[in-house]
Parts: sequence; structure tokens; C-alpha cells
Amino acid sequence: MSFTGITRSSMQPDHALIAPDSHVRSTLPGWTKTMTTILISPQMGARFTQYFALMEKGGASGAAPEGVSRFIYVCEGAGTLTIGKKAGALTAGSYAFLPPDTQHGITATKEMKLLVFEKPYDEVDGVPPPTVVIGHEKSVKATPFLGDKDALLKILLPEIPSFDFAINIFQFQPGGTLPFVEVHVMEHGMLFLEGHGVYRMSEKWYVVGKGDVIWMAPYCAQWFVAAGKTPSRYIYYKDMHRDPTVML
Ligand code: UGY
Ligand code: MN
Repeated sequence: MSFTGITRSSMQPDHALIAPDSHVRSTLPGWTKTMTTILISPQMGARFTQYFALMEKGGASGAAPEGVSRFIYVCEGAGTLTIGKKAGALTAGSYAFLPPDTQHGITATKEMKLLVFEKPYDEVDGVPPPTVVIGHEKSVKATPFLGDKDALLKILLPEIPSFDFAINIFQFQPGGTLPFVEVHVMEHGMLFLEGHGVYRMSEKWYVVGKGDVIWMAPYCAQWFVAAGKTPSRYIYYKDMHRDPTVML
């Protein structure tokens, strides 16, 4: 309950911070026993959608819209992912990439919180379509970002043109920073998983922490410094491998 009307959430033309106190729940077609919070969407100028699916025990997913790739990351809880006759367990830290029109079902065996990214797949002549990817963040090797051991990056999807976006997890030691102020054509959708710090977006600086969601439009200047005594981590989306001259 807010008695002050104050929030850290801020909506700007080229970026947004959406703090947990601003989240509003709704539902999506096909999902059962599941509330969704749409965080980032084309309605704000993004070319992808990022949402939470808050599944009760026994809840089940609906299909992604036609032609849309779906990436899921398990924030909390447990469930099952079924594709055809194969089923696998989902635990906190599990992730899956489902290419457009992949018949699949996600069910919650316990209450489960999913982070979902969806994007219309940008097909390119001569580039093979993407394949299903299933994994767990614990099994992905972290590598120093541009040689900096205080900024470790886990790359969850293959870095090939069949995939038109990347999902990475960044971990910063306290005091660790992005090595320079990035300005790039790709856009970002983020969820802070742990810790806190200060994010520069465009000409503004924000204190950010666990549970915060961030959108950055193409060319939004960005920089981060991790604060506190424990590592900070965020998972993020980045469109990749497409010529911007012909992008949607
Ligand atoms: O991959 C990236 O662009 C990343 N270094 N950006 C970010 O964390 N803001
Ligand atoms: Mn970036």
C-alpha cells in the first residue's frame, strides 16, 4: 500500500524503470491458474514483450502468438516443460527457448514464477530457423566481460544468426561496473535478480535492486555500478544478428 504516491518507477521516451511496487496483474489467453504482469511491450515502443507469469500449483501455459519466439526463465518454484512426448523438470534457474509455433506446455508442480520474453521471429532468407534450447543457469560457464573478472557474463543462447535475440546473465562484484557507457542499436529488457547498484540510463541515474525491471530503447546510453557487499545479478534480453536497415 502506498501512502505517499512515491515510487522509483519512471517512464521515459528511451528507457523505463518499473519497480515491483508498480506491478499490475492481469491474465493472458490460454494460461490457466496464472496471473501475468506485462512489464515491457510494444505499447511503450519496444519490439518485444517481457512479462511475469505467476503460476499457481497446477497452472498451465497458453501458446505464444503465431510466429513469436518465447524464452522462459524460472525465477522461483518448480514445474514441467513438455514438448511433444518429452517432458523435463523446471527448477529455479532453468530456462528454455521455444522457436515460433513450437507446441509446448509449461505446468507448475509448485507455485512458480516465470520471466517470459516474446518476440516476433525475424526470418532471413538462407538462415536456418532456430532450435529448441533448454538449460539451467548453473551449467553455463561465466566468462569475464571484456576481460574484467568483476563483471561475469553467462550467455544462455547460441550466438548464431538463427537466433535473433540473446539472453544473458550478468554478475557484478560489489564495485564492479560496465566498463564504459554503452550506446548501441540493440534494445534491452532486464530483470534484477540479486543485489543492487546504480544504473545510468540516458542522462539519469537510478538506484536499482532485486525485482526491478528495466527497458532501454536502441541508443539509450547505459552504465552500471554494483553497490553493497554481495554480488549483483541481472538477466537481460538484447536483439541480435539482424541488419537494422531491414529490421521490423
Ligand atoms: O550486452 C550488453 O549490451 C550489455 N553489456 N549491456 C548492459 O548490461 N547494459
Ligand atoms: Mn548494453
